[in-house]
Amino acid sequence: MIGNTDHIMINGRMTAQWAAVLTKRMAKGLAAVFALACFVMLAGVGAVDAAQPLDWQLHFQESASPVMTKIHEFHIFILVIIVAIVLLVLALLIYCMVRYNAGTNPNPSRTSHNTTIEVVWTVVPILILVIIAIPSFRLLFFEQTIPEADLTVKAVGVSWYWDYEYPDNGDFRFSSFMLETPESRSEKATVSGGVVEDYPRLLAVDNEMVVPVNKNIRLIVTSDDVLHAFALPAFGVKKDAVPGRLNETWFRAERTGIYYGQCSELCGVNHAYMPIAIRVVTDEQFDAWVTAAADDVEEANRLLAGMLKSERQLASVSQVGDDATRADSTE
Ligand SMILES: [Cu+2]
Repeated sequence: MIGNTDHIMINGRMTAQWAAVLTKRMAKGLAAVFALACFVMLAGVGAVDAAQPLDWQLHFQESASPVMTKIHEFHIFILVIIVAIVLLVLALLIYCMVRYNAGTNPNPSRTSHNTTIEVVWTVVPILILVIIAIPSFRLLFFEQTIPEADLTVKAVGVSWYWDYEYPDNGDFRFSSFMLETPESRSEKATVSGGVVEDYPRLLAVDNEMVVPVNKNIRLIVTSDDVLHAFALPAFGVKKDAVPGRLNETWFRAERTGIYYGQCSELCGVNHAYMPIAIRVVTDEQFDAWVTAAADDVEEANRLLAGMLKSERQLASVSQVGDDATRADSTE
């Protein structure tokens, strides 16, 4: 508590001493809130999975493509600028409230213009906008310039599922529907030797889009009926699917695994039930899958699931072997 209140309160008015104590306390409180916010955000970064959103997630999903990595960096850059501006404005507000309230400053100044200040508060925001615009345009060009493609996939939004076409590999087309029941999701996990958490409710599908890892994928997006949007957060992809029009984007998945997104255009009653799942596999797995899929997609998916299952079993066997070797060497 404040030591001697008689000295501080004079005729119910706020004194400079009281104001100084108040400012110090507010600064301490704000610092604590800011530290807590930083901690929660960083905890979120550490916990996210590349593939899907998590409970209580605050930050982006972990990036799995060059575009998303750059989006992420740009976001942090803007965040730093925003925080600096907010803190500056907050400090100015607190200073004015404390220094120029009726108690501490009973005779206000009548000054209404100050040319230097007016020039500064016009020029500084312009400079800030220019500093933001340069990396922003650079990022936009990076997203929009499609590199030499190793593979083209066409995604067609249909009410309410996605169709995928592989024009480079026999022009086959298949539909991708959400898995509706817990049984179908756990069966999918069993078939591919994975865990059921890899096939979440509202995100897991029967037939995933399959692409090879570390290859430039040109994605053509369109719709069969109404407006949809193809969005996959971990790859930094979001493209409108417009009937009668071909939109184009690209991604390069940097890690194997399964990645989830959703339709991001309010398209109708089952908008929430047309998820997007992209399975990223090795070159050999992709070649085997795409060759089989040209004839029969379901058979190709079974083949791929078998390959993934044996890959996982092999990995767990070698993990056990490594652990045993480590245990031997420590004895
Ligand atoms: Cu949709």
